[in-house]
Amino acid sequence: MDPGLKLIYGSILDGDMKATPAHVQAALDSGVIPDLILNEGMITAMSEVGRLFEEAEYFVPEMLISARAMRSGLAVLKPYLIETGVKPIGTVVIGTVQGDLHDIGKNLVAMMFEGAGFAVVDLGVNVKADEFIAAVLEHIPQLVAMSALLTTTMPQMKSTIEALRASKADERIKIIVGGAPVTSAYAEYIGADGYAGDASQAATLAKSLVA
Ligand code: B1M
Repeated sequence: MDPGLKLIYGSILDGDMKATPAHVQAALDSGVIPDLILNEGMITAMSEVGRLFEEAEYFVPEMLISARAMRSGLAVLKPYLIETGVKPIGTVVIGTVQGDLHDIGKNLVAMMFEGAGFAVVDLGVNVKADEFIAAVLEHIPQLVAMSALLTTTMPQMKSTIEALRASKADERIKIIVGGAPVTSAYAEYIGADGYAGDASQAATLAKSLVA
């Protein structure tokens, strides 16, 4: 691994909120491409955090401080991931479903949507079906995007889709889902219009659905 990426990886594992953004900036300054910083330096570090949690070497507090370090690094990377500033090609309402507090992946997806030219209404985490419906009625988006990171919160996607379909929301609205435990088969089973495995695939899918 590139030495700059190694430093980023290590500072996220250590949960170092000061060093992580500094290392990300240094890697950018030395010409490392943002995609590599994100995928090899940062996302790999979060996967390792998950592995350490499974092995009971890390506990919730360690996961939390690593997540904070990741977010501080993403703040530096964000302008490099989002390049457009032109007229929005559509509006997306996005959120992490009820009961789920994981937002790093959802934030990345939101960033990629912005980069792809969408106006993004981010409802945050632990979003109830009613809140999705209220946002859809207020913002009239073309797309609703839901994220879930827990096997226990995946069913919230199904109930939210059912509630949205039963509401006064425009039936032409497309709904897409994603998150580590979600699969394309599950997306199909719950009646979503699409599934994406990562943030950049989510942006490509979103563009194809509004085209
Ligand atoms: Co938690 N957590 N966590 N956690 N956490 C996982 C998800 C877990 C896999 C860890 C493990 O056991 N290995 C496990 C879930 C197991 C399961 O359900 N089968 C787990 C658990 C158990 C828990 C708690 C229950 C722990 C506890 O309290 N005992 C608890 C639940 C809290 C809750 O939500 N109610 C909990 C809490 C937390 C923290 C709060 C401490 C923290 C989150 C902080 C935050 O997000 N602000 C946290 C973290 C950091 C993780 C891990 C380590 C990292 C998640 C992450 O940010 N990954 C995670 C382990 C892992 O993922 N390996 C874990 C990086 C991120 C870029 O990836 O979010 O997958 P990801 O997003 C990807 C794709 O999934 C996709 O795009 C992104 C990449 O480009 N994607 C989409 C995401 N959303 C999408 C939507 C789309 C399309 C693509 O379309 C709309």
